Amino acid sequence: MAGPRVVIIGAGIVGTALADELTMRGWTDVTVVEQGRLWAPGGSTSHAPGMFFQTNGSKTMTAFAQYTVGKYAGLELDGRWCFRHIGSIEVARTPARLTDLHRRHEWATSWGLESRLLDPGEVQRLFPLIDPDAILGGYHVPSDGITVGSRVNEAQGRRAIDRGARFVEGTQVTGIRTVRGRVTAVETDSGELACDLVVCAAGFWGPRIGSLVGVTIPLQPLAHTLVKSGPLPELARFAIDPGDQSIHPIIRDQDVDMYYRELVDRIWFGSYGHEPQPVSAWDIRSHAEAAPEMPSVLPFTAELFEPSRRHAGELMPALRGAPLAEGFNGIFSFTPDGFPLMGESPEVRGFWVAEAVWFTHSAGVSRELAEWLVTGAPSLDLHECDLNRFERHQLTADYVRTRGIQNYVEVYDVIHPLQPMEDPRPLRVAPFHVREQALGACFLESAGWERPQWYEANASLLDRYAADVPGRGQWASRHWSPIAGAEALATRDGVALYDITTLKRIVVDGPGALAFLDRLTTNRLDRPVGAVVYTLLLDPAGGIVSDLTIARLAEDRFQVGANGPVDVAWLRRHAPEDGTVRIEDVSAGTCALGLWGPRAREVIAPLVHGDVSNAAHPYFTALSTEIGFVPVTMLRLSYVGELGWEIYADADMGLKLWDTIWEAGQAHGLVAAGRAAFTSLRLEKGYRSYGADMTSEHDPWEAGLGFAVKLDKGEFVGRDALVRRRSAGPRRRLVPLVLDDPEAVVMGKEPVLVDGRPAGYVTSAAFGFRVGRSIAYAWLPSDAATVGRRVEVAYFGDRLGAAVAEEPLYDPGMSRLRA
Ligand code: FAD
Ligand code: THG
Repeated sequence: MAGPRVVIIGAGIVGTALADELTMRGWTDVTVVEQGRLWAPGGSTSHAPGMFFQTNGSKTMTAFAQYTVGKYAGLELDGRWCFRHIGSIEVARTPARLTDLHRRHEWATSWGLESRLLDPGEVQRLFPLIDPDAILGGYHVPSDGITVGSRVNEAQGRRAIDRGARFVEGTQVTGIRTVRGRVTAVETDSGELACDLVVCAAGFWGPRIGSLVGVTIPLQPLAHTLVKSGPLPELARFAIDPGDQSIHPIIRDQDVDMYYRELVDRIWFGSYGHEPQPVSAWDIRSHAEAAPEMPSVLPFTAELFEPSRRHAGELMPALRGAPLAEGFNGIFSFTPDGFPLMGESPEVRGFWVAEAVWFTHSAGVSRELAEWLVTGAPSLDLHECDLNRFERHQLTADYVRTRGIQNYVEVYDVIHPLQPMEDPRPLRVAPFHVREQALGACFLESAGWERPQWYEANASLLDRYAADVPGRGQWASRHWSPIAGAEALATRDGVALYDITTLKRIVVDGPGALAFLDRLTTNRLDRPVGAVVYTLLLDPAGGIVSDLTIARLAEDRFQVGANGPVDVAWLRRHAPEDGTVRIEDVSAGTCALGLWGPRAREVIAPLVHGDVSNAAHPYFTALSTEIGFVPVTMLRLSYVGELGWEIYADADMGLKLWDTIWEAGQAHGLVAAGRAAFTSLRLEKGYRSYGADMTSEHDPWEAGLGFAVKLDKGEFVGRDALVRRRSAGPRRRLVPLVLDDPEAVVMGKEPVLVDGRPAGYVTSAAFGFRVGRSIAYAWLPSDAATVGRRVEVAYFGDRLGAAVAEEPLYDPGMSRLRA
């Protein structure tokens, strides 16, 4: 019952919380190796001011924080509290921020976190030092609050020790031993520890630990300024008990990148609004060099902090000219996308990481990792946090540094869901890029690829379609153009060419390929060469890990259409080790076009050396052939719900492929169309998008994907759990809503109210131009997910009337696709 031998590197809050969570689950053979001294061993944990703001656009990040708050609030150390629910307020100085506070309130509502909006007077009543004339309003989360870092670290550490864990302090990890790609031991400056699993929880030193086994841990350490004021008479009058530390809420003033926390008669305040100070994990002083200071603390940079100090005085007049008692720059980690790093390295079995985790999320991350280790599946959706989510370019040192710095700068910015990163761009371009530029493509970015959102060259389509493209609100019209609506309609009426190069393509081949894929996915794959199958990857708990199309190109060769690098890692991790299966991500060296619309066959037939009639090449089949000079693989399927093909070629021939199709298409009115049209069309057709619509938190039936599950086909990963879940019946369902107001287009993540109460949330949304309705897919409890049921969607403070609709909204008889 002791479980495998686990070594955790680092006794910061993450390593310690993990030791607690693992021992709680009966894995007690746990050793935590820490180079510093317990329980303030010198990393970020030792000097964080311990402020918890739970609100986050990510459901998972909010859930991490909710669990962490709940857990720490239930802990004590020698009778002293570990968490105080003093609440938090985010203030707005600008109208844009005030609007965004509505969005944050709605995220919180979607994720089950209680919050409310305040006027300036209410803000001042809750935090008397704030000048109400300096702000336009606020956002209040009563359950937010504060911790004391070393105290809550020790509380969890002692519990873990009581259950059998060992904490070894003053001991540095110097190496990791592997045998045949698997971890066998951790080497330290005082000897070796044999083990089965290693978890790297080394904070911003993580990249150095990773390098010991050749694993890239993509995080950038940055120094962050925190100061403490001298005693303030304005606070002294509250006579705050030193044991309580604070009685008024923690504050964020995001328009100037600052935050505040009371400490008896002083204010601790920090800023992100200074020149970023990146540090290399290799340059941070060792413990010996730094002693008696902490290695993670750099000297205060007064001149960098001067503007923030001024801003502090604007918000809290008591801080105007107030003396600063102390200040320093503390180091912590930023990743390329702001999410933590969790999971097992695909290269080194048994090497796990829990890195770049905020204090706020520490226990939640640790619980999920513990569940993942112990049961094989975490209960939350972790696709945003997966260590394996990065494309190769995202692991380069320059990318990690550039994006890490950018995320530091943007940490409090109002970010639109479609807003692309600005730098580094362009990075990856499809071979069609020059043609797309010539057509006036407006590019957004996906996995590093430049991807057209719409084409200005199509403006003239509005002569025909303008009346079918309603206006939309301010927020929804960002990164959008009515041209996209016209492109969608031109696809339904004629034919359009889509650049779908961003789709992840994996070739799986070898004598074991069929058996391997069949054991891993839900649908029946033993079909004739040429068949294409839509199928699901499940985790052992029956949650959806991905949805795939699998084309059988030869007896032993399959092309897998997937959702991203996590899928590649999932396949590798499950592949047999005997060499009978080869897995190759071919995305970078190939390209892909979608040619869709009722006139697609007219365009393609004269070009193809082969028969593309419906009889010879039916729906959901593959054809390896040629288009002019270009060898291609064509799959007859369509995420936009029209007749047509996905067409794949090697990247070197991509431009020729585009030109060949483009020229032939002119006689048939072919247009190029972008991602905005694509998204609208897929929602009309009811096709789900992994990550937004469904995740590992959902089973296939709830998600409306039960048709891809063949329980009678024999064993596959997740099958046993599915059988159990099936008999329990679905608790919730993914359903389309149509909004009453055609000019209201929402963005995703908004709460859905049933009988006036929050009951679910929107996953993805778009206007459906052919059906003439604004569509929002949403999760709802089963009893509310009935056709015709009236609901409301909360959107920037409005309540939009909507009704549950029958799906799919477009072409339920499949006559367009099977034509
Ligand atoms: P760490 O605490 O850095 O722990 C890693 C441990 O690994 C260290 O103790 C280190 O000694 C050990 N280690 C590393 N290498 C080795 C090795 N080779 N051998 C043995 N041991 C090793 N977060 C919030 O949520 N709210 C806040 O208000 C907040 N404010 C912050 C303010 C400042 C100034 C700073 C710097 C950070 C703040 N953070 C805040 C971030 C938060 O402190 C960190 O995200 C969190 O503490 C990280 O915990 P950790 O366990 O991952 O890392
Ligand atoms: N193309 C290819 N692979 C992909 C996608 C794609 N893999 C990832 C993602 N997109 C998978 N998502 C879908 C969603 C729906 C369909 C295909 C891929 C689809 N479904 C049909 C339906 O539900 O009516 C067919 C189902 C069936 O016959 O089993 O076409 O875009 N290559």
